[in-house]
Amino acid sequence: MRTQRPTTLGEFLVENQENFPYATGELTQLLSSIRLAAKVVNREINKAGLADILGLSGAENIQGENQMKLDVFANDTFLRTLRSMGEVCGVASEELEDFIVFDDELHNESKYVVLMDPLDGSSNVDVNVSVGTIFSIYRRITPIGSPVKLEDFLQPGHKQVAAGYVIYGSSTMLVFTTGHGVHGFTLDPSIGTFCLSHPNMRFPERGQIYSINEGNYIHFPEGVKRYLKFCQELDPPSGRPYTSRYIGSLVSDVHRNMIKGGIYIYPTGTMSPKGKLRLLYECNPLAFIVEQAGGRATDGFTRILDLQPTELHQRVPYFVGSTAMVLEAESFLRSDHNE
Ligand code: AHM
Ligand code: MG
Repeated sequence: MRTQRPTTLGEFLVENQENFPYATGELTQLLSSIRLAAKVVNREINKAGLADILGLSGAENIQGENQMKLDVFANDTFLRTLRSMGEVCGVASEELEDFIVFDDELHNESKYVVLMDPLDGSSNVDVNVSVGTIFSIYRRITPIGSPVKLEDFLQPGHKQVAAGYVIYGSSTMLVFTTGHGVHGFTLDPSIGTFCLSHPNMRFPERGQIYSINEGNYIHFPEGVKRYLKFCQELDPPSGRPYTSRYIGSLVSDVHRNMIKGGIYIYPTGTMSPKGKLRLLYECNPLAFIVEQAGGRATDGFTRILDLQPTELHQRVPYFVGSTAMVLEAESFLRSDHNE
């Protein structure tokens, strides 16, 4: 019996180029650069457990040089790879205070800006738990040929032309959308190639999982507290009590919920009045993916992709996941609001 060879990410990008907005090949090239950087970061993350015995990340190596922390390494790797190609005119990163302008003739001619969280949940690396890279791609709004400006980065999420994440988990996956569904590719480490493993990913309409850091419970708004009690109530026909699953690594929590059905919440709280997660680097790209997969992402009241950003590192509360569950959570917040 002949088994079919899986489609590689490279083949998929070429075959689907006409589905990409403004298909000129540049976006394909940009996604290829991200794929390459992801493999380099993946290799380093895989070695993280050897840090103490080999002197990696944060420690001094044998030559007395200070080795980079993995989040800094990931940031540098993505930046370097994106700069080495001509498709990107600027990058904003959760790791950097300000955006970076690739200010030369070649890059000023290019159309795209990238916003990224190069290694989200990086504290999990120390304990061998999944982490992720999140990226978001927009067309610039300032004229081609000039250096990019802040306004190119402060676009609402519905203007994204592509977004994706890499999950460095028990296997490494790259999941992305260009507005034509969500597709997941798993890295085959034996050949170093991402292969199409999850075509057309879809959020189940509802699920049984709720993901939230309940350690912050007493600081949550009343509506969130009441929603959590609702999740824990006994109601077998509806599947409640739901199961609580919280990795503390946004990409992994959202990825699991997309496959199994569930809701992830990072609300406001007395300790984080605006929430913790960043609109531009975390919430918008994942919201684009989640909506493309049939799910829902809001700040509890407003669609995330409709929020007009006002600053690069803006934080927002985040309610994301299976549509029916997010709507349910929102109804608790609304009644809280109306009281
Ligand atoms: P980071 O960007 O500093 O890594 O923070 C984002 C992470 C998310 O991956 C995760 O969902 C959340 O912080 C966990 O926060 P907490 O420890 O407060 O529950
Ligand atoms: Mg982060």
